[in-house]
Amino acid sequence: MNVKGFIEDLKGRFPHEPEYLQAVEEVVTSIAEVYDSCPTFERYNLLERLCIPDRIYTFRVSWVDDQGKVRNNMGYRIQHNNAIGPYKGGIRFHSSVNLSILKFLAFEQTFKNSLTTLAMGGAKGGSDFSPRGKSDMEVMRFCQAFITELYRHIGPDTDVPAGDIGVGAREVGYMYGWYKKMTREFTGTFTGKGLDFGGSLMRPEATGYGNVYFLLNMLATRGIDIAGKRVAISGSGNVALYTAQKLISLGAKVVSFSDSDGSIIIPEGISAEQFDELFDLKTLYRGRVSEFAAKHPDICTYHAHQRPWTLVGCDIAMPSATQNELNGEEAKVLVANGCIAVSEGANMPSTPEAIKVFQDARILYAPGKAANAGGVSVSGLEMAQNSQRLNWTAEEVDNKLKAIMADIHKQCVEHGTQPDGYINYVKGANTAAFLKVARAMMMQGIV
Ligand code: NDP
Ligand code: 2IT
Repeated sequence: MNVKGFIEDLKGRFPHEPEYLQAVEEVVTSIAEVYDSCPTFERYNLLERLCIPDRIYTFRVSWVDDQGKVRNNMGYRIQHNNAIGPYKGGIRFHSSVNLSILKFLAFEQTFKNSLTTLAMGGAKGGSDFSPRGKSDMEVMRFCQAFITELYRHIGPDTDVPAGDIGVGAREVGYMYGWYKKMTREFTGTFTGKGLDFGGSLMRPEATGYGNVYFLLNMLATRGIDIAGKRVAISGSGNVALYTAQKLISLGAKVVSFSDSDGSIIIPEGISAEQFDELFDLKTLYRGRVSEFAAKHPDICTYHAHQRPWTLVGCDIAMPSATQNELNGEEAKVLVANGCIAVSEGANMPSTPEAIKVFQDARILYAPGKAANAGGVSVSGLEMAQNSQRLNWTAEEVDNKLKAIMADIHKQCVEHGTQPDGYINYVKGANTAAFLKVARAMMMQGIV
């Protein structure tokens, strides 16, 4: 395969989509060898069919704000690939959302979902609407207008959305309620639903807990214990908070959080009680990390407009906010300060330069599509429970989540172990994920 030629061609066709091209280049580069080992792949033009989404819906979302003003946002759903199961992936509401970002996320989702061992294809959707600063009623009206367009394209066996940045239980509830109204059916068309109407226990925790389970599997390959380790986390949303909760319960020291306004550094590690306070501030009151810092000047400092990576020494970094939030220079500082592992809660948080720094330094590095797959895995388990019309216990779901994360780790080791013993988790995850989707696509003909 001519990787460079393939990427150049895509760049020519989609010149204004840098995040999408970045995600594709990473995958294509790491699967080139296995792709070339089976010439039929090329004869079927499989790579191009795998990289270009099956279809994209784009629509205007008009809604009325609390002042009676009519507002317009863009809405999107990318149905990337359904070779191994119904389209599946989250919805992002954030002012930065555009086609390039959603295309990269839908592409990544296809590979991530393949790794989960469950039957789910890849999709992503969203809007440039930001829930921040909006009233509950504004968010509800927006969600209803969004679903009025989207409802005809989704369904329990077609495409199953869920949460992502800016979309949590509140937004999923409003979208599901309106979907139900439009279709007059109670089905498992969304995951991340409230527990009383089909949601799975452990879905809120799943991405963060799953990332810690993946990290434990990585540390075990080097006989390293998590207790006492200093962990820098970015973000303070769903993924960051549950990552921290699990780490604290295992005796690790969480030394940072952030949001889009800045970072807080807690040099001695946040205590369980202080964490509970931060958790309530973020989840009950939709507060900012700066408010926590203002209340606790004795234990932490606030750094406006800064990311945590260079502000504090850590053994482990778990970026859990957004894409391209950890660059090559920051990666060098992390490694110089003794960081031994990076496990990504966010999707594509490390730039290609940062990934190279981690891999050249031979530290443990897990890409998001492997490390954060716990969220969509429990979404898959929610779909299974909805189909059965049964609810499993938290313990049952948690045990399945642990088993799935261990399985994903095993797939990475199998396909990513280098001759010198170093595990290239990027290569391992991409190769294992690719092979499953590719086999399914080959057997289903040119579609
Ligand atoms: P939330 O909306 O709950 O939290 C997002 C956090 O990241 C907030 O602290 C937010 O700060 C911060 N953030 C968002 N955008 C930016 C930005 N441009 N710059 C700096 N900080 C930013 O989302 P999640 O926790 O669900 O998602 C976090 C990451 O994890 C995303 O990359 C998502 O794709 C990924 N992910 C999520 C899964 C899930 O199940 N929810 C599953 C797998 C991956 P602020 O409040 O200021 O916006
Ligand atoms: O990026 C992701 O994997 C998610 N936002 C979760 C998707 C899902 O369908 O649960």
